[in-house]
Amino acid sequence: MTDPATRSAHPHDPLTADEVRRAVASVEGSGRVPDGALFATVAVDEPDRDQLAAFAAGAPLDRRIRLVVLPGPEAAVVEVVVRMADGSIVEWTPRDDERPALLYDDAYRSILALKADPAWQAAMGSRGITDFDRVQIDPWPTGNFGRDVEDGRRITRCLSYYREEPSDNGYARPVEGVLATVDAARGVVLEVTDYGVVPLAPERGSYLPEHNEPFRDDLRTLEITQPDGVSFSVDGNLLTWQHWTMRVAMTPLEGLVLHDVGWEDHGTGTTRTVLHRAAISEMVVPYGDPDPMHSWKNAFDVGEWGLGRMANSLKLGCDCLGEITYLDAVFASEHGTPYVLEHAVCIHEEDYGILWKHTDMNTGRAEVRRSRRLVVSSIATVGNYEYGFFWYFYLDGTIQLEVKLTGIMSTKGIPVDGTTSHGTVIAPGLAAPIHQHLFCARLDPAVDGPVNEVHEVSFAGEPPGPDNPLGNAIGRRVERLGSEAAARRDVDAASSRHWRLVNPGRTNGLGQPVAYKLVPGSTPRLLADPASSIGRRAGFARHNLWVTPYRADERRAAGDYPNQHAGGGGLPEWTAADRSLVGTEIVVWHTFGVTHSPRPEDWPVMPVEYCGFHLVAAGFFDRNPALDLPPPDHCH
Ligand SMILES: [Cu+2]
Repeated sequence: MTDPATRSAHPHDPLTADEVRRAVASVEGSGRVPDGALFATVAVDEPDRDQLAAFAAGAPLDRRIRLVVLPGPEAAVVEVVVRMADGSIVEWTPRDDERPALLYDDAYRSILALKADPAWQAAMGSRGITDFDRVQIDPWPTGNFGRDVEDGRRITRCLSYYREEPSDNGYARPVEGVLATVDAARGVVLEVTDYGVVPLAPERGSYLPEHNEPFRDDLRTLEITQPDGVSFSVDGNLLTWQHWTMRVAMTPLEGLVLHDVGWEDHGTGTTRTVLHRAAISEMVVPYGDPDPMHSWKNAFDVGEWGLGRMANSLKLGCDCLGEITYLDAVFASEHGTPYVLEHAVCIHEEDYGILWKHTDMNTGRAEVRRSRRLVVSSIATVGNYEYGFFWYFYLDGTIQLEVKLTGIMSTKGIPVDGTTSHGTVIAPGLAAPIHQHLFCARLDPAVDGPVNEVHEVSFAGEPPGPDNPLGNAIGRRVERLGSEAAARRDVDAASSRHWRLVNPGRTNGLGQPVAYKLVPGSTPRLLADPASSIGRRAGFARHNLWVTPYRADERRAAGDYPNQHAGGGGLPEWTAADRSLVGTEIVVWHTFGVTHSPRPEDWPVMPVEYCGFHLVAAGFFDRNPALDLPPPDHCH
């Protein structure tokens, strides 16, 4: 790694503690916010494409920090941008009736207020619970259901769980029937509803090792060693490996962000761009149980929680195995104090089986090359769930995002020997509702240059006729998606539908426009009624593909402030204008995920479930770009 003091500054450099302090001091010293104002987020104000081009052309770095400030307990934020060169405030935009992601302070206040509330205490008492230290309270963002208590407030809805011992799995024993609404910013309980007593589930649901012995004793040591060192290098947040180059960042809400992903052409010494920027822009977890205790439950884990704020500090040998390089991340507390999340991002290489192989049947000679991938990953804990975000880069130009879903399901107490609709019984007296995890990746493509377009490709058998006498013909249908309305598309697995990100101004050596293709994987869409609250609020999840013209401020698929938002924001709102997608810089939004039908095997902690997508070179190169791989050393 290069010494930071000797490295030249770059617009995508990560946030520093000093920048947090200076930006916060500018806001606090402005006299425009009261003492005690909170800072929902402090992050680099990312330069747009024009500013990056100007920097590349030699313009000085004009570093700016963007803050979302909460002046008081109302539902109102101020967006502030501070210029680092002189500490001046260059943007000050009050946004009334908007809420940031749930604050730790608000969550903590919700818990304290509820534990002191007589109605909640009475509800616990009617279930035989008198030691309130044994109750775990989970505050949730509450959604938007047009209730009077929602207006003008930052509120949480709180679920209660019983822990006999502090180390118990709370989700094993939900205190079913008790639901509370709290003005989280003021610490005032607004409502406690008791839908009726359901006895606590009998089992403790422990996943801890001390409760799960005896262990298997036939696993032998598996070590990953790279005696010659790794094949990648890291300079600040600039990562290079094989032909790949990129900058890696963490933001408070999106978590892992990749900038300037490109492929170095070793022949010419130039770098061919592929992605200008890539991140998870939003995700939503709608629950599908109409029971009033659970029907309101949904979580926008980017805009209501924050995948960066919730990111884990990763542990060698546990989260990541082998020769690991970690990147730390700097965030700001809600009181404006910088802190370092150590080991926020894990970077390493993995063997990935074979990349290509052929045995010549005449000569018997076999040629095989090993596949290897570069892994850039982070893991966030959002309440009961864990989400791992794993970007993979391959030797043949393929990019993959794999999301790993694990952790503990959100549970529901039922009578022992009872049943449940819209869910699965996972243990005696315990059920888990059907739900979805729907992610929206924002991909800002730059395939061999900034101006790209999207072509939908699908296949169909052609009817027999004079030109197709055997009826075997397979036709390829290619349609350019020319406007935002035409580019709201859904998967169709039977026709192998996929989308090509094409640079219409550049051709490969065969005269074809250069392209990458977006290959969908597991791709459910939002199943809630379109007119429902969540149907309106998670509009981005109604389609698997959206394409918009590039706008730096259109960053998040459900809008900047989904917490308690009535809906309609983000992609549905922007694309209503049906802007042209031709001859311009574009952004591709891909919704994917899983519909989770809970299994008994997902309890008490879920084995990882996977989803994601691939970006595969499709005419970007003239031939297999991995012919230059040497044969394996130890091929006997
Ligand atoms: Cu799930």
